Amino acid sequence: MNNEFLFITKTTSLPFDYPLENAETVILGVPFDSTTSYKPGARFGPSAIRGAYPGIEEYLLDYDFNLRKVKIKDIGDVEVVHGNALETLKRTVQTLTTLRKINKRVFPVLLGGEHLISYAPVKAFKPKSFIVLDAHLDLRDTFLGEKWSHACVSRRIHELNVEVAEFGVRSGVKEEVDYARREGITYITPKNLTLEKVKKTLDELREPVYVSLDIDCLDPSIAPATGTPEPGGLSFQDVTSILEIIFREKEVIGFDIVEVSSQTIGDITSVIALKTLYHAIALKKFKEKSFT
Ligand SMILES: [Mn+2]
Repeated sequence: MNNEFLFITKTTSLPFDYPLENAETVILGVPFDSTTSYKPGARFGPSAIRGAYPGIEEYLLDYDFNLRKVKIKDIGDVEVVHGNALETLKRTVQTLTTLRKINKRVFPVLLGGEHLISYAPVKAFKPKSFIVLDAHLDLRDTFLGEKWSHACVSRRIHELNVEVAEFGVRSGVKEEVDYARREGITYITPKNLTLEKVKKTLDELREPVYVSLDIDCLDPSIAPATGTPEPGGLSFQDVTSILEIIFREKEVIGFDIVEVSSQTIGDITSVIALKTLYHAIALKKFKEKSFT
């Protein structure tokens, strides 16, 4: 491992080991959970998602595409500091900045970790828009008196002058809805979600964009291992259809999957997370080659 990565700790990694300097996609775990308000365990997300590897084909039948056609490097995990969100974010920003210096064109994919970790890639790569698939608005100013909480992450990102759009949302409080209306933040609930509406929302967003997938956007019947499950969520097909539109329509400069808190290998949530990760990596490659 390159010594410039000050804060990388090697845990299990996916068997994708293309040399970093020429890799197209880099996978980085951020196994941090300290502000999770209900069911802890997102720190196990990166290893649980990687643990699903033996069960999922690298060939994606839907796309007639083998993931091995993408030059991928899994560099391990950020050495996080539990109980210290700001230090963890700082280390993650520094790691991502170093990564970008080594390989300017690389597409970073982060595995959380609680949702707060999405702040780091936004800070490091400065997208113009943040597109999030999430059950929760995450637009509170503070949660339990804490500004740096996973329940405030979309608010903190919006305060960086980044446009925000949210799909799959079905939980929030009035303060968040008022903030969204006042600031022109579009959110679409699963009940009201159509792909036409998603497309229309995307048309209004500035590029490049960063895409964050909170696993709780999915219905808890298919993704139960997450910190704050919420009924009435999206299906796997909904999620992949939304991602297909986003990657086709927009320049995506980073992606993450957060809030996976599986505690057993091969559980349904980690399997869905890994399959979704494969879709996102493939969709980015299609965009580069422009053959969708
Ligand atoms: Mn959420």
